[in-house]
Amino acid sequence: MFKKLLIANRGEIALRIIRACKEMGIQTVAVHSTVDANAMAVRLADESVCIGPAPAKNSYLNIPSIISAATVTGADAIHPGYGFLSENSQFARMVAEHGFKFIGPSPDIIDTMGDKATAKKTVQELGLPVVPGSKGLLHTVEEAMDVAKEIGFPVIIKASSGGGGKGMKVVQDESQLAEAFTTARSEAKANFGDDSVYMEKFLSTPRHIEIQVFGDSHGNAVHLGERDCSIQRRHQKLLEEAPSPVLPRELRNEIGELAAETVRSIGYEGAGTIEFLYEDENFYFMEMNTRIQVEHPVTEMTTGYDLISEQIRVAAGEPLSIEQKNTHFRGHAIEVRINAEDPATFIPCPGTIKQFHAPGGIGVRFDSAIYSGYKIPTYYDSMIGKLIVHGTDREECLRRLKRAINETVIEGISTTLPLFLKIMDDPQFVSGDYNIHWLEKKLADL
Ligand code: MV4
Repeated sequence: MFKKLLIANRGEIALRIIRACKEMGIQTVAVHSTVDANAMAVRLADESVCIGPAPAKNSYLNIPSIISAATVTGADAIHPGYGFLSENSQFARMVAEHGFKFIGPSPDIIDTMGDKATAKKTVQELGLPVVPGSKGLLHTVEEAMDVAKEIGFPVIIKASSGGGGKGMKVVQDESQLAEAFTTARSEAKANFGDDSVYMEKFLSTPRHIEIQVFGDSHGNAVHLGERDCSIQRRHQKLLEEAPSPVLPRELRNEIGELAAETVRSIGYEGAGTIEFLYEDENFYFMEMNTRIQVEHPVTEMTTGYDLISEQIRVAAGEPLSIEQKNTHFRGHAIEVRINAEDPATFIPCPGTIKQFHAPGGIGVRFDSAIYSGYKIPTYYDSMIGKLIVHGTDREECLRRLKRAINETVIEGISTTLPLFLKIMDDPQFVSGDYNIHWLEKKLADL
């Protein structure tokens, strides 16, 4: 097992990783920017190193600085968390070249999944269902028109180097295609330095359902069920839950087995997420995320597993401690993301937290790095914490979530917490009848 682990991240996920390390007897190194000198992760880690000025590109994205921090502290592994360098294959390669273990899959797999057209082709060949569309990349308007006519409008053009909602164009009919194709290519070139695009049939009202997977270096792979992440705004998830209110048990096992088999086939090591669109009881592969995700606690609550310590064990070469046959899904879990934003306009409102009281009690978990007197920097993501609740069923979970939100005190700034009380009062949400467009429609009504 590793003796010392460096966390190349900040905020609640840095704290989450430090907590796992403490329980495993692993020494921790926090790295931080100048504005994060007073961060909770810095206080709780055994050692800390300042890696640069506030802008992320000079600190949390500064590869030489992070490698140097690992070298001077004598760390043997680096956990990238989510965001920042977590899906940067160049970083993963550099980490390995300097003799450190990158906590995540191989750089080659990061590359394969980072290119969305290659990822789609790879998983389709291994038996995952995909959205009907072009066979690989499109090069000419004529080619694009032929595919669109074959699959039928509306269609969506996606940048192969895009993902997470970046670089997409929906095309309603033939008259819009030529222009959409040309702009999609030039925007892809401008944003990602790569003009590769492909086409799919556009699904009008899907849900976003993702499967948590895990693989190890001994050829084992498991799935840990799904998370329904359809409550989103502008490709930012706001609330995630498991199980999905609409997914039949047999379909979960079916797609889960296919996902685990895919992970096994590609020799995937560590935690991953296979994202699907789900419509009319059909799954369609969207993307694979090669990192631990923000919403991983939802799965921790329903399975009882510690996904971060599992990542660390697997990275250290141990076999998975999780077996599929011993994996059971218990009750219902919901996570809401607490952002330092105005709950109506979503305008970020960093500032100083004057008073803070965390919710507690049965089935309540609060993952955050905030404290009374903490000053939220303006430089980073506005998510300041996550409230996760577990209950025996969805009804109990919703009552508990409402109770926990009302118990939470965060004064001095605005947060998205009040919005969740409104969402939970909506009969459609309560019945589980929502899709990826539901929240944006609801917000327009509010
Ligand atoms: C789609 C789609 C409809 N049809 N693909 C958005 C994020 C990126 N991963 C893929 N996305 C979509 N792909 C087809 N063929 C609709 C979306 C989409 C979406 C997906 C998940 C969550 C929120 C979304 C919001 C708008 C569009």
